[in-house]
Parts: sequence; C-alpha cells; structure tokens
Amino acid sequence: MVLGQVVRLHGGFYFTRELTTGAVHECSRRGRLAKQRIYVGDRVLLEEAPDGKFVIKEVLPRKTVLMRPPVANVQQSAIIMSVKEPEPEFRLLDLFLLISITGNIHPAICLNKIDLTPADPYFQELEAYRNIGFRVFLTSAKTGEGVEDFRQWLIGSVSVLAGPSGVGKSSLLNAVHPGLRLRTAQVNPKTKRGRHVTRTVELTPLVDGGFVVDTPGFTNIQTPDISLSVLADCYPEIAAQRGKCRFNNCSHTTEPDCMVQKAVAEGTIPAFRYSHYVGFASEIAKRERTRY
Ligand SMILES: Nc1nc2c(ncn2[C@@H]2O[C@H](COP(=O)(O)OP(=O)(O)OP(=O)(O)O)[C@@H](O)[C@H]2O)c(=O)[nH]1
Ligand SMILES: [Mg+2]
Ligand SMILES: [Zn+2]
Repeated sequence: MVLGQVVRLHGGFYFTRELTTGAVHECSRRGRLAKQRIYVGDRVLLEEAPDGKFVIKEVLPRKTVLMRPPVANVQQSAIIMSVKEPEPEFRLLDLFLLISITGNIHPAICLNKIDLTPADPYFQELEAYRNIGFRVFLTSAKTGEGVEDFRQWLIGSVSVLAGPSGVGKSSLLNAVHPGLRLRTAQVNPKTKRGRHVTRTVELTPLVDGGFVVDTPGFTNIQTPDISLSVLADCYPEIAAQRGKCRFNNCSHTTEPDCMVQKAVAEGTIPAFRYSHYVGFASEIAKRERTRY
C-alpha cells in the first residue's frame, strides 16, 4: 500500500501523487468504493495491481471539506476579488468568508488588479476587514505588486483560491509561480465579467513548499446550513457582543436592547457587513421554518 493524494480528476480517473516519491499515477477506484465520492485533495491508499495499474483502495478521513468546488483537506482559502472588471461584491466576499470559517478553513482576502484603479474607493471596507482580524492582500498579477506577500502566505500550506470568474485567480497563481501556465482569458468587454475559463480543480505543488488549488469562478453559492448562533460567531465583530443583548437567544435583527444593532447605529460595526448578516440570517431562518 502507498499513501497518495488526489491532485486531479479527469475522464473517470483519479490522478494521484505518491506522498513519498511525488510520482503521479492515473488511478481507478476499487469497486467497493463506488458509492463514496473522491475529491481533489483526498488522501488515499493506493495499490499497484500486477498489471502495473494503480487502484485506490481507501479514502482516509478528511480534515476539511469544501463543497463548491469539492476539495478536501485544504487549510486556508484566499478569497479573490478585483477592484475593477469585475468590481468587488462584498456580499459574496462575506459569504465565502462564512463558508471558509464554518468549514475550519483559514481565510484571507485578496483584492487584485490594483493597477487598474487604486484600492482607495474600497478603503473603508478593507479597513473594516482588517479591524476584525482578516489578512487583506492588495495585488496586481499584471505588475507584480503585492504578489511577493501573497506568495509568502501560500508557502507551506494547502490553499484554495476562490472568487468570481475573471478576478484573476489563475493570473495571480501564474504570477506567484512562473512556469505554471494556467489558462486565463480577458473578461467580456461588455459585461466586464469573466468567461469561466478555469474548468477543473487541480492541486498544484509550489516550488517553495505547499500546494494550491485554482478553482473555476462561481457566484451562485448558498448560505451554509448553520444555525443563527453559529452565523453570529462567524462575524468577529458580532461575536464580540455575545451575551450583552437583553435576550440570550438574540438574533440581532429586530429584538429590543440589542447591543449589535446599537453598535451598527453607532458605526462601530460596519453597516455593510451587518446588512449581509441580516440577509444570511433571514435565509437561515427561512430554511429552519421549512425544515420539518
Ligand atoms: N489589469 C489587470 N488584469 C488582470 C490582473 N489579473 C488578471 N487580469 C486579467 O483578467 C482576466 C481574467 O483573468 P483570469 O486569471 O483568467 O481570471 P480567473 O479568476 O482565473 O477567471 P475564471 O478562471 O474564469 O474563474 C485576464 O484577461 C487577465 O489578464 C491584474 O492584476 N491586472
Ligand atoms: Mg481561472
Ligand atoms: Zn442582539
């Protein structure tokens, strides 16, 4: 038996890298595993059949799982937005943050394409994220500005790059790791949106150590299936008010004597983040009402 990690799925095969030698094998799965899904990032036990073909015998327990796109065992996520073409969507950023935090995947934020326009128009939002403890990178895959900081952050970890199509995820990885040659394409000149260039999920080794997963851009993701109290805990600025509201089970939306609503009114909790919270909370409440 050999320990390996799935790096790519293609044509019904699982391309798997041996952890010791780094050799990549095209593997099929053992029949008994037919019902179990295998993700990129999964650690698996391989066996070489007498005919020289490799078979996945067992999928080892996952430390983390990201569902959209399906990737197992990532440690950190870079949520990429661009300052322009397309413009940043902070609701989507908050949703990606939520998915990361609830999945135990350490997030960071990256605003790319700063050569197109300075990040200044988003100064308040970026400060808000920094103030609650998120790492924020400002990069240009085109000029290389900020790329070195981002590269340092990737070293030694298994990271996933997420974000809408066209923000420059693949371009940024090409800048981080020259020679990677991931496919990129211009955004649609009319809509300023990406063209969904990256179609596959692939785990790529970095020269300095660590792995990174480029992903297809997407925007239609659902609010994770969590409770209202977990949602509040995913917002550091809301979690900081825990236990201070009049009601123990305060949802921080309409209740009286709510310290969160008070902090929003006073401006200590950013209104844009809070409005996304209210939106997510209402989706979660609706889901809970229709569950039984
Ligand atoms: N000016 C400028 N253009 C950039 C930058 N980064 C990426 N681009 C351009 O933006 C377009 C989209 O880049 P991609 O890297 O394909 O974007 P992506 O996020 O991987 O998109 P999908 O694979 O569709 O999800 C390309 O034309 C890139 O050259 C940047 O920092 N500055
Ligand atoms: Mg791409
Ligand atoms: Zn409250």
